[in-house]
Amino acid sequence: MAGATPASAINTYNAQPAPERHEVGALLVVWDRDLNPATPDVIDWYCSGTMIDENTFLTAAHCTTDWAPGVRFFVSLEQDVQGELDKAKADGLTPEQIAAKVGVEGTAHTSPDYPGNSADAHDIAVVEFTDAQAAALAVRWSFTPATLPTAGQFDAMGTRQLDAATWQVMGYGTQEALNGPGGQAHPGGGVRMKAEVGFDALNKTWVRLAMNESRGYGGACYGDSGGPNFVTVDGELVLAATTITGDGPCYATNVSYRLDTPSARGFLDEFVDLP
Ligand SMILES: [Ca+2]
Ligand SMILES: [Ca+2]
Repeated sequence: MAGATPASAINTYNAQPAPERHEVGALLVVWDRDLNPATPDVIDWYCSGTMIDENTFLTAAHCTTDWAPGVRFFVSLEQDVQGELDKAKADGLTPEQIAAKVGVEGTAHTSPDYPGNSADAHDIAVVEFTDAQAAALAVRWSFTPATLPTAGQFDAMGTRQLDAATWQVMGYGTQEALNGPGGQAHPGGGVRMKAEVGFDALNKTWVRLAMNESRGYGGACYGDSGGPNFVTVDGELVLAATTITGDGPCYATNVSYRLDTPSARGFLDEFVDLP
């Protein structure tokens, strides 16, 4: 009932704010907690994502499923989404009013094949905007949609070239686990951050990325789910994969869903013009 379990935030080490990445946003969810959907009770950000054209926000399927009936989805491309939410809450607005003030509403489309299996989780979804909603988004935030990969681009590049390339993860997630008197906590979140990560391995539908602090890498954590993993190819950022999961305390690994595969492209084809 608590909604989706956000998988993997950008942790503190080797991470920086990313105010320039206007195409990367936060998924806001308004949902009902007391079985009376006429009065939505909760508004918060839960996941990250990326604009992949003027009216399509790419995120993860586990971010858009398992919510209470009547759930509504909004997207904010603000740098400090938590700050905007805190301001709106202090003004005494209702959850729906807060969501409309901080974000723009869209309609979620989740992969019909989700959840798949370990070879292909189909953990992919979009929030689609009508012309009027897309116009509202464009008025509030100026952004250039991310560039998607071509079909099989990463198989064609091969692991040596992928290993030599620069990889970056971005999102609004929380920090790595801090050990405290009450157990582990994941502080922070709600602000757009970025960190370099290292290439580990390419699987059929996954890219595995290393978040090794001593090698200068950062990484993803809770609330970064659905957010982008960019690889630099010929000087251009290509949206290679979306953050799905990693290790529990967010110290070591970011497991991301490839966007150059037949299954990812088969889902996205309905919503964007694929390269
Ligand atoms: Ca309610
Ligand atoms: Ca579209």
